[in-house]
Formats: sequence, C-alpha cells, structure tokens
Amino acid sequence: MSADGCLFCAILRGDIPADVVHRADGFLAFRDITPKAPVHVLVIPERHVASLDEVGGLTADERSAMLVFIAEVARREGLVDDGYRVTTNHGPNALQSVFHLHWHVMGGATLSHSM
Ligand code: DGP
Repeated sequence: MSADGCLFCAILRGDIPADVVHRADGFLAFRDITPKAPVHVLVIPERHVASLDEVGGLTADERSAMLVFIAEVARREGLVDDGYRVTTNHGPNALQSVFHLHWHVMGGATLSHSM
C-alpha cells in the first residue's frame, strides 16, 4: 500500500491522535492501541515504506538511525534492565495489519514465547 490512505502516515501528520512517546531524527514512537504487554510502543519511520521487505527504500543513514532510535525508546521506557523484545511483521503469515513499516517494542513483564 502507498502512503495514500496509510493509517500511520495519518498519525505522523497528526490527523489521527496517538499517544506519542518520542519523536526525533525522522522517526516516531507511540503507544500501540491494543497493547500486548504492559509497555507496547510502535516505532515507525516518517518516510513511508510498507514493511521490512521495502527497507531498501530508506537511506543507509535512516536504516542505522532507526536501530538507534528503537534502543533509545526502550531506554526512555525504562525497559533496559529487565529486558524487552522488538519485532516486526511482514505479510499475511506474520499477520501484518498496517502496511507502514513498524517495530513493536514490548516489555514491562516477562513476555510469552508465543508473542
Ligand atoms: P501489525 O499487526 O504488526 O501490522 O501491527 C499493527 C499494530 O498497530 C497493532 O498492534 C495495533 C496497532 N494499531 C492499529 N491501529 C492503530 C491506531 O489507530 N493507533 C495506534 N496507536 N495503534 C494502532
């Protein structure tokens, strides 16, 4: 899906409200609307790419800054000492439901192996 009609692009524009926890360097972090863990934050690049499969659509600088941003969000959420999980879903087998690359950052409790 293109940026047209993209839910997360609408959140980036401020057209749809979100509980934003951090925004910097071309990335946004906001709380998942249906959290699967006590802390469940989504990290997205401002530039629209549909999933990890299209990560080549980001520059090398953006790709490396994305990892730094994810780690910074986990640190800000107080997840470093007890640990956290970062996942991304691509395509139907992974049940991807929003087609703008996003990373689930989850923690705050011991996570299930099945998540
Ligand atoms: P995925 O299944 O990996 O595509 O995850 C999409 C996530 O997006 C899912 O955990 C729920 C979340 N989500 C869907 N719609 C909204 C929304 O309008 N606001 C927020 N904050 N999260 C949303």
